[in-house]
Amino acid sequence: MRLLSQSRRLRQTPFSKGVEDKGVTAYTVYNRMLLPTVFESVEADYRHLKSHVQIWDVSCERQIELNGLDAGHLMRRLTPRNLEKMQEDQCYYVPIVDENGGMLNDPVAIKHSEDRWWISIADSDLLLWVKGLAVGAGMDVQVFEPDVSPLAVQGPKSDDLMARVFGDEVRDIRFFRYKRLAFQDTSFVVARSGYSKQGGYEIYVENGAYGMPLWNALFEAGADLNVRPGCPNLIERIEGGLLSYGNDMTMENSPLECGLGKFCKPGEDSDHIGMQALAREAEAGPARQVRAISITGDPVPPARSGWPLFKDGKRVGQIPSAAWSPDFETNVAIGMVDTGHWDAGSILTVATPNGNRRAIVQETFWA
Ligand code: THG
Repeated sequence: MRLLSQSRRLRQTPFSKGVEDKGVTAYTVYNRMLLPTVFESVEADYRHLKSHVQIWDVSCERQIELNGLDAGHLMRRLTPRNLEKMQEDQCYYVPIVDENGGMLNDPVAIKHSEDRWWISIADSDLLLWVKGLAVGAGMDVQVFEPDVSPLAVQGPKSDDLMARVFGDEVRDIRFFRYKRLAFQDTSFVVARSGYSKQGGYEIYVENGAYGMPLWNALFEAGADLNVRPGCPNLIERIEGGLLSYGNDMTMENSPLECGLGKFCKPGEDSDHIGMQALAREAEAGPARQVRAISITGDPVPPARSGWPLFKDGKRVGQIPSAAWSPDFETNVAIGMVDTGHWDAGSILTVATPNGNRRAIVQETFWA
């Protein structure tokens, strides 16, 4: 892959050598780091992900570490999610909002202890916001990007592969929980999580020097499981309704618009920065909301911009993500639809690069 000019700004990962050797055919840029998007083809990768097990270099899910006596306080300042019951072996999907209730990121938070957290970020420069909040408030906390690179193991055979490398203990890890498990002369946080609906794990690899040894161990152990390299898959993640920050939502959207209202019920001890804005919005109701949408007709091309949605000639939203689904034999899409038009069964028109199509609002996502 030589189409992107390489430089220090476009960061390699601890697994880049493995990804290249295994024949990556396309990348995107995410948090100023390479993220593979295709190995064989989006459809072949999709079929394999749903049938076998894949190893994903998701190093670009960078961690922000909060370390110090005010780490928990800072975390509660950042997110509307109620953290009161969160245990020291848990991960939470947490919206991060600004003072207007706009989405700044939708990371996974990993709690090591009240004084030490990782925030596993989506594609935005969240570190700057977090440092600014901490410094501005004079908090006793260090905020930095540690040398941690997540490697995801996803697919129906992920339990078997992981058990071979980390032991049968992995089978007891519950969804969005983690255990610290040994590898060679070190240990890693191993969580049951990942950006697919096929089941799997994420290994938070501390110290990049362990990257290729772990990559190689997983491929050696999984040869008879048909293990292959993979990456977050466009078709599979749309079927499952997994949102992509920067695509499906931006700072212009609130968590209520993103369907993340269930993570915006602050606890007694919450004082997150968007509290008033979100309370006002909850009262009035969101102006638009994320919906599963099916688009009729032949396969659509990848969406490089939000395709406008219309009802009777009036603009009523947009489609930021769409792909042909071989399993559901329709184009599956994520839409942001204005109030009054988002009920299931609502029939809209979407302007795609291949012309106008019918866009039908679904009751739920597909998977
Ligand atoms: N794993 C980790 N870090 C990440 C991602 C990840 N950082 C970037 C990006 N992905 C953040 N976005 C998401 C979006 C969805 C989910 C996780 C991170 C997700 N959602 C589940 C769902 O919607 O079914 C579960 C949410 C829940 O109920 O808690 O997993 O993938 N480390």
